[in-house]
Amino acid sequence: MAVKKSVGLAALLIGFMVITGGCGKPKKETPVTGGIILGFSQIGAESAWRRCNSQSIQEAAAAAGIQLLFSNAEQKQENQIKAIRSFIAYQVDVIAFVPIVADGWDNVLQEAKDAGIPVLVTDRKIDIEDENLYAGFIGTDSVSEGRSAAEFLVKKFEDRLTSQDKPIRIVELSGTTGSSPARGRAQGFREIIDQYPQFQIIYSESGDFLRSKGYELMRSVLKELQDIDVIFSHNDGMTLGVLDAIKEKNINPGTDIVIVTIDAEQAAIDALIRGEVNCVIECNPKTGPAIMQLAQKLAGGDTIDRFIHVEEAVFSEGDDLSSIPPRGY
Ligand code: GZL
Ligand code: ZN
Repeated sequence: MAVKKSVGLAALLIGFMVITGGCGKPKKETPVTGGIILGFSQIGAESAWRRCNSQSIQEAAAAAGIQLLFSNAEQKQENQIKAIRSFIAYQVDVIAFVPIVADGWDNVLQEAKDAGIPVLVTDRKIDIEDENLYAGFIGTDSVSEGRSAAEFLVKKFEDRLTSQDKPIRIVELSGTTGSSPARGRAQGFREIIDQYPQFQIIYSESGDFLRSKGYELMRSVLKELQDIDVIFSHNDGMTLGVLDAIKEKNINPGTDIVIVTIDAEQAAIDALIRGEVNCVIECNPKTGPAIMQLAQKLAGGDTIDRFIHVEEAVFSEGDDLSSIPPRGY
């Protein structure tokens, strides 16, 4: 293990949020001795899901006695690359990050490899020439999330899928362009939908996972398009914006228009219980403890599984919704 400077000085130098000992509550700083140092590049705070993901990581690092250098890239890939370069300069034991988009990581991961620092990719996936430039991935399976959304619609509209009924018109609000969840959810959704000619995707635009963009896009969709049967939204944040826009017109979400959404933050479950959305697909943000276990294994020189997908549920209308525990995000 490289000789470590004191974390306090490094934090000053590289301007990162340093999380050491204690569980995130303000406590006397008890220097963590012997804990590994993990550099984590997070993409930002664009949704309740993301904020919960960050909290899970920070609390789990503190609980595991891991010294965490935590960087928020404010939605810019170049800030993530800068942060990873700083982690390399500081000679952290392990680097972990959420790649905001799938492409453009080859060079900086080659630099980490040359520095002998293992890299863990979390939450979103990367497309890279040499897969050996990172040790493994832990996160959710966006393609299966997209398939689950479509499978709900097949059940919901089954009586219209047999006859030559009029088409079922779908509006899709996708996530950040070039991100693996946006690509995966769109791919999984189409794998199923494309088997039924009655399903027609009449509109698909990126709302960047943001509530404000979901609202704007939905306002313009309601002006330009008629007879919308379904809205498939890649995350609950955008869906909340969609609901804001729909409620400005006298349209009843969940009945006049079927809505399927992904993340399963509390606000979406509450909308499901109110009947304003019809299906909520879970995307699990609470991967902090698992990330810390993997980081400790990597710091100890062990290898880890290539892809670790976390379990995710589907909550639909008609389920026993009273049994859903509080979501925590
Ligand atoms: C999905 C994650 C997405 C969430 C959004 O794994 O990357 O990013 O679905 C978040 O809420 O912004
Ligand atoms: Zn997911």
